[in-house]
Amino acid sequence: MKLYHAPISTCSQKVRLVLAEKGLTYDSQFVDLMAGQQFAPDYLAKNPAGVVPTLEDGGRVLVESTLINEYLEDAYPDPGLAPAAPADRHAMRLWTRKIDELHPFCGIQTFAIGARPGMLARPVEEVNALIDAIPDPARRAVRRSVIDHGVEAPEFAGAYAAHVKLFGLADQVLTDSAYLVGDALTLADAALLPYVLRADHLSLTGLLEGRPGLLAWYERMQARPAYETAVAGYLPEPAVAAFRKAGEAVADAVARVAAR
Ligand SMILES: N[C@@H](CCC(=O)N[C@@H](CS)C(=O)NCC(=O)O)C(=O)O
Repeated sequence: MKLYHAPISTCSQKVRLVLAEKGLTYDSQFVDLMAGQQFAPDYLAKNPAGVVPTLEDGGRVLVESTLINEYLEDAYPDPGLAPAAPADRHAMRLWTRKIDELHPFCGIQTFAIGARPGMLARPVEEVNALIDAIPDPARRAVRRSVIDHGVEAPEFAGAYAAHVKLFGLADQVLTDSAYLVGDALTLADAALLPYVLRADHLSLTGLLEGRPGLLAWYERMQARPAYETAVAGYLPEPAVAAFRKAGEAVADAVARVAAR
């Protein structure tokens, strides 16, 4: 297997977690998102959306992180990361769908807070080229808006509210249950972890505080050996520190947006 991925990308973390939980190894090919390698013609031929991750296995090219994880579950069923009962499998897929729906909102928070200072420090032509290369016009417009306006961008409040809603729902479930669907980890937990981690890295404490079920689960997830292999082992400390600092710098502005 060959995985095209990026160290700090949520969707890459999600797939790496499943690979690690299953004990699967792969050739690692980093795609430098800040250098625009996701838009290179060779890569776009594999992943026309110009995003990571992409998995190659047995001559097939697989895109879309949730579907890659479903593929891994089908192709490498041992150990299983999906519940046995059909209704529980439905519950797992409802979570992964909700998390997929959250993903663009996470991108808004990441670029409005964490990536923005680095972007603003680069030559404007370089940043424009990176934005112009995004294949989807709607994504392109949002990216421009959040880099220009940060947490004051009109898109930010909705992104934050979407996190409040999903993290609140997860907290309720995780107050009574060790994992999102019952007492064993499923693809749903692997899908959620990167988004909670990102909120933590962006110092978005308002999304995490007062959610004991979610926080206990977060600790449980971080204690799993797969977390070290798939997530912590890849985290670039300077980037994480820069994200945290950027989050602290806009904490008051975020609190104001959250209170609106
Ligand atoms: N729906 C896609 C989303 C993938 C995605 O947005 N990946 C981000 C990193 S987490 C990316 O490659 N971003 C590059 C960019 O926006 O230019 C999936 O689940 O695989």
